[in-house]
Amino acid sequence: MSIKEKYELAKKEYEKWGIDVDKALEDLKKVKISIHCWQGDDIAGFEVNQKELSGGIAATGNYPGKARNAEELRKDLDKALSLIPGKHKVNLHAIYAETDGKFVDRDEIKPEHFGNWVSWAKKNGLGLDFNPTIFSHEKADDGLTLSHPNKEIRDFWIRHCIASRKIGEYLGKELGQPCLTNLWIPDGYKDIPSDRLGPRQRLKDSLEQIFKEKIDKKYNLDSVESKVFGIGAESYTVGSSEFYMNFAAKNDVLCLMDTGHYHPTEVVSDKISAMLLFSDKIALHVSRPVRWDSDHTIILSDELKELAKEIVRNDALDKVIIGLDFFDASINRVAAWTMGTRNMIKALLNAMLLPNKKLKELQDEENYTDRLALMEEFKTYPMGAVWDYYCEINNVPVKESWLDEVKKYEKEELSKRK
Ligand code: RNT
Ligand code: ZN
Repeated sequence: MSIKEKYELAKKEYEKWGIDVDKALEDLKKVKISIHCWQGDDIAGFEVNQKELSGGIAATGNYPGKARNAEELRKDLDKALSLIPGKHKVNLHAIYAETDGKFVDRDEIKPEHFGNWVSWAKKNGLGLDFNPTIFSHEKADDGLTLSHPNKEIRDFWIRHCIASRKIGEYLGKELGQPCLTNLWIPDGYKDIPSDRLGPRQRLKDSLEQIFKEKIDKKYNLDSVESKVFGIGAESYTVGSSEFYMNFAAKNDVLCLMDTGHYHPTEVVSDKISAMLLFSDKIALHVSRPVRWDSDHTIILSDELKELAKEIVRNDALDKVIIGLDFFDASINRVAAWTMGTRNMIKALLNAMLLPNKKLKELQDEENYTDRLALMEEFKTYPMGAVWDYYCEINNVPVKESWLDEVKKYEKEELSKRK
């Protein structure tokens, strides 16, 4: 039986519940996932005086073949993108600037340093997102940046963030779609602080300066990303969830929730509906924490599915900006991108193929027996046949056949990088 025939059979099963499968595939095609470039080189970046990764995050593993320059990174992204259905965005960090071998400090980066990324994105019909890089730098060595007690250091990072927003605006203008410029800082303390307020006051002040200049939302959207702890900042994080949630609400910027940045039993899926009642848009970093904020490649886990259900059920595909944030250096990096992104898309498809209206009615009728029974039965509905068909009509490999492509690429390209 062909993929198409299997699809037609599956469709009949979903139609019994009033689910329009063709419509789901149309909707799915419109969804843009922001694919993080930093999976390709373990967040090293290509600065002239490259520093070790800092800020309490870590890419562990030594799988060979990581990208050593921007051309290689784009080549690897091209490969991954050819295995992922749909048209997406790529998420950059300031350390991916191309400065022609000249040293340009972070507070001096300019749109022109991202010209190659723009040409590449245009050629491939991609959007771009951006992040100031507020770690892996001598002015972040003590783990403090925008909340630093030293004004000179704060000012340096403020200038970097302002420069980054200008780059975001440029990317948005060039590519005809808004760029999300996301701000995350590592600031915190290893041990019990004696002053929790001071650093937060300083961070608030720095952010107010950074966001003072309004930029047209047609080109650039700003977000702030909170965190609960990092390596070396186990006791206190300046930019906590409460801090940024309040800041975002009062200053008209977006809250970005990273799925690895909460307490272990706290889930982002539950936060989406609450946030959307008070914000037009929110942003996500979809990651997979294993015991800590480990940033494993995302799998089609229950929580990933739940997250996708919340976006789909709340009709929020244009309100939730879905970005990925994982960096596994122990497996083939192109494979990590490919499976992680495919899993995100699969989770959305899974959510679209549920009898969501019926399930909601059952809840309102307090019929919890049927609600649970139906949810469980749908877990074994033939979503795979629909997914395979979606891959086929989007000209990307069906099922695990993408892995052969990655292996071929590894042999011909990655293995030659020493
Ligand atoms: C760190 C944050 C942040 C980074 C990237 C590289 O804990 O999740 O988003 O992972 O900016
Ligand atoms: Zn993140």
